[in-house]
Amino acid sequence: METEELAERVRAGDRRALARAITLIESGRTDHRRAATRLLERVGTDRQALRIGLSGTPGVGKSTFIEAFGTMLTSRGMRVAVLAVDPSSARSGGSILGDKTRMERLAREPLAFIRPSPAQAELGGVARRTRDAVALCEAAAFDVVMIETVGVGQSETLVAGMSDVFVLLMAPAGGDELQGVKRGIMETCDLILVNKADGDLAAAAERTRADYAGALRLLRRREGDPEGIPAALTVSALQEERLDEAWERVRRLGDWRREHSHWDRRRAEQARRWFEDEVRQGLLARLSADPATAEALSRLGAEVEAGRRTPGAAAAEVLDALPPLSLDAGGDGD
Ligand SMILES: Nc1nc2c(ncn2[C@@H]2O[C@H](COP(=O)(O)OP(=O)(O)OP(=O)(O)O)[C@@H](O)[C@H]2O)c(=O)[nH]1
Ligand SMILES: [Mg+2]
Repeated sequence: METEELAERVRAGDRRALARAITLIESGRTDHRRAATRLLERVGTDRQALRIGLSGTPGVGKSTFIEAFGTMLTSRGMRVAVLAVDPSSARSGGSILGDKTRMERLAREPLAFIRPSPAQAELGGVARRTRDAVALCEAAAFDVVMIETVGVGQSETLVAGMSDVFVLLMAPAGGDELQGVKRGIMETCDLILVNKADGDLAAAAERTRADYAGALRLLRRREGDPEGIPAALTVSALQEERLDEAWERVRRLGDWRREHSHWDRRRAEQARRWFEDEVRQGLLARLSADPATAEALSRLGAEVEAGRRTPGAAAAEVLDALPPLSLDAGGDGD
């Protein structure tokens, strides 16, 4: 199918075309990358969805939550896309496929679209492809795009860096520990949802919520936050309780940021970081594609590891060997 036709069908909201377009952007083939870049330009950036980043440690209830929360939104006529960023996909080829079985109800919804994490790619690549997939879902006129990741390491920061509202899903704490949530993530999250607030866990969940609310109050108020954000709530994904309250908080925060122009600024900053990431990764890919440079990189890397060269000096040797760039600073093309 021609790129133009595929772009048209994506903009028409055709889910099969969207799946095909995402497969194209996930492909590592050079010709596919070119077609993907053309496609992303053709679908345009005029449409916006509410991008909700969702992170939480394994077993906290992310999939159950997305299933219940997503189905609530589609039952209100909203189009919901779910994308997963699974760091393990780089090592093990992905586990979120198994997860799709946990979202069976949502997967059957005509207003929903679920896409597991791209497999066999380093995390940076997963992130790039997920950003492109978010852009395609927006072009396909989805109202909400949920980006799910397992709360470990880098992937959380990556997902926070591509969402309008970032949500942390937590489990009721056994003791009074605050589950060692990294300060950095606490500072980027907008909403902490303590899940499994049902049955025997309800009291523990409320205590955990109060602990987090206290910890969040200690954080310095961020520019771009209305009163009461970040906040901590209890929910039960399994019993589908207080999901509408969680949605109200997310929706109102999105609206508030739009009205106070934090939305555009946040997206502009994210797009710039995205651009710098693309350049960084593209440069590294180009360097490794050139046999002489690839040889130098591995030789110097080994010398650095062996302590015979400093990282700075070794890097300088590679960079000094590069031919001068011919980017036209004026940008007038002549
Ligand atoms: N009691 C209770 N159990 C829940 C709730 N939400 C999820 N669970 C249970 O917790 C377990 C893990 O749920 P998942 O939704 O698979 O968790 P996850 O975070 O997606 O897990 P990974 O994909 O492995 O990272 C399952 O047995 C769920 O039934 C809840 O609100 N209350
Ligand atoms: Mg899951």
